[in-house]
Amino acid sequence: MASVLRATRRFGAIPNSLQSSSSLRPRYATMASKPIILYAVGTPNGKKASIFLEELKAAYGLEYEYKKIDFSKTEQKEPWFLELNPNGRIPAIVDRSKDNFAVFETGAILLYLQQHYDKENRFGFDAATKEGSEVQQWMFWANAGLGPMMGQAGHFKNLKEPIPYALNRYVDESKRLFGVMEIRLKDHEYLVANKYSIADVNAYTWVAAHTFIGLSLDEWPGVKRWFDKIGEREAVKAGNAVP
Ligand SMILES: N[C@@H](CCC(=O)N[C@@H](CS)C(=O)NCC(=O)O)C(=O)O
Repeated sequence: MASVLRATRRFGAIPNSLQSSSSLRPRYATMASKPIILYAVGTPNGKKASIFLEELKAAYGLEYEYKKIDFSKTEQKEPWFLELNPNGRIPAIVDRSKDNFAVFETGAILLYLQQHYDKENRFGFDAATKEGSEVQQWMFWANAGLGPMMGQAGHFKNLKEPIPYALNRYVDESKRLFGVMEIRLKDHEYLVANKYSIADVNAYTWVAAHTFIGLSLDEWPGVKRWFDKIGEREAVKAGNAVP
């Protein structure tokens, strides 16, 4: 019951269906509500989702509601949140218009939103095309490499008692990955088919964190040009401002 009460605080009135159910899965009944709820914090992973939701809002008028997760209270590990994301990390989204379907993992969130809400493929390609595959390749690459390595580099950079081996290992690997992006971007405007897509959004927020691990983009001019150009987009500015 305590978790139902906590859910009440977060989602508003709990319908009878949930009160009489043992399930913790929240229901979101109000038809007038905005279709998407984003649970996040303004970190590189959180901003991937807020930036793309802002892009969809600007392009199609898709509305979303933002709920900030309180890391200081470890809200991301509470049972109600684990119902949305068993991994206990941000971001997660809930799609009210699809029977409150929950999606976690930034790559899956971007793909889900693009496939369901970008009807004109302004930010992507059909999955079964070469370009669609390339989008997936760059997203898997970033989510298996760039994000985790930069995340670890940031962790070891902020240690009170430095561990140089660990810091160097993750900073060096991050630099190698910036070099991989440079191979692509030195003669391409964007990561896939010279069209701004979710592959770019997915990598952008980690590239934006380069200063936190002591890097300058001057070493990778193609990445720098790409980064500066994406940063000029109004939706990117709006998504970046989500705390
Ligand atoms: N692979 C996940 C990573 C998510 C992630 O690491 N989120 C961090 C913030 S950037 C988080 O929630 N950290 C809090 C925690 O680990 O408890 C994704 O792409 O969504």
